[in-house]
Amino acid sequence: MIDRMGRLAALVSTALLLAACSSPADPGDEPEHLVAVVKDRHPADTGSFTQGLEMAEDGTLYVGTGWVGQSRVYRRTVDGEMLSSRDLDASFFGEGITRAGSSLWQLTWRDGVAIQRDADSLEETARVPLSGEGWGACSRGDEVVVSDGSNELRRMDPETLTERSRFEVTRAGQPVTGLNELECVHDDIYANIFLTTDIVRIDATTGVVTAVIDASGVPNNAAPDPNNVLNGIAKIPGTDEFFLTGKRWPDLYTVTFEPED
Ligand SMILES: [Ca+2]
Repeated sequence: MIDRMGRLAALVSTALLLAACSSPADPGDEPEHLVAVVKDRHPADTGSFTQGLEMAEDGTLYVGTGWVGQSRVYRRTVDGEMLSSRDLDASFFGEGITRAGSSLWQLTWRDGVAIQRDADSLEETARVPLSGEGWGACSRGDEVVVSDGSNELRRMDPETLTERSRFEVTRAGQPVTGLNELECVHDDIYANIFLTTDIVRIDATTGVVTAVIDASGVPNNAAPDPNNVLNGIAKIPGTDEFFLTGKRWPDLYTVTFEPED
């Protein structure tokens, strides 16, 4: 009897250990819940309808902005000093940006093109077709990942932005739509969910959402307007911190993503 109990206890502890070690990326699993905790606040620009945010290795920020007649891309310091800026064609609605090698890609929303720029000067170097809508972009390894507001992400060639494949993003087996601004961090892709204060962390290989980050505690001090939502996420290289901002937000926040209490 004691032996059987002992074996049973061993089996139970093995099962618990296996459960604890099971991958959080199993497609049916509910994702981990995290919260965005504000660590610092920096100036942003209420004239920027922010659509893309990324930090360069030298610590400066790339910002891509939207709205017809107001779209541009610029490089600034964290303190808000403008380093360089380029306007888009007045008819274009700018969207996500991402650096890939010596290029900076800038998407347009429904104009059917993406613009390749020199990452230092921001000068346009090429213009390529972009099918469907362009929303967010981020770079990882040998690919640029592009969102279009649906539950699908596209994998693009980083030199030509031609599509190689696409994959669906799911949370506990269900599609996640509204994927907007992106940030690639190793094997994860972070995405703002359009019109919400949620950010999802996506397994870049499988499309499975492994964490949902509640950013509702990050103050939105933009003028009251349904358009002025959270949009813009950038990893701060060499740290576990991120920048978050939004469309026409006066603030840029340093945040960490921490387990819910
Ligand atoms: Ca980003």
